Amino acid sequence: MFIRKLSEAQGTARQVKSDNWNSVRLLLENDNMGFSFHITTLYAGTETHMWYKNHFESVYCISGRAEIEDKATGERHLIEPGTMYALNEHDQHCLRVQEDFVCACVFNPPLKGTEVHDKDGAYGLDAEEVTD
Ligand code: 9YT
Repeated sequence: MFIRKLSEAQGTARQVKSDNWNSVRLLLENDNMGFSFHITTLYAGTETHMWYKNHFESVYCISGRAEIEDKATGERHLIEPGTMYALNEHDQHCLRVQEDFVCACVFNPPLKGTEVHDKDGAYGLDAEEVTD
């Protein structure tokens, strides 16, 4: 068993930042759990297009509010605290954040730790690993 604290991971190599979000990656591939686990904050007023071609992802909203659009169908859903969405079909989607959106995200296969979105909004499988 091991314990990690969000407050202790913030500001280390486990925290990856972009213009639209930051992600604290509490579990990574080298933890050998078969998934990675992140606490991600997406910023109010941003719109992020994503397409996890190489991963499945589930996202549970802890606080804030965002609208998710399924880009295949145009369907939109409001995501608020207590709601989870699952990208079980490598779905192309867009997240429009109405209020700073804090969520717990699980990725399978697990991230290595340094991934940022490519031009399609995907993560590659060949990122550098984070070790600490
Ligand atoms: C909610 C969401 O879009 N999560 C994407 C993953 C996040 N950018 C991360 O943890 O890398």
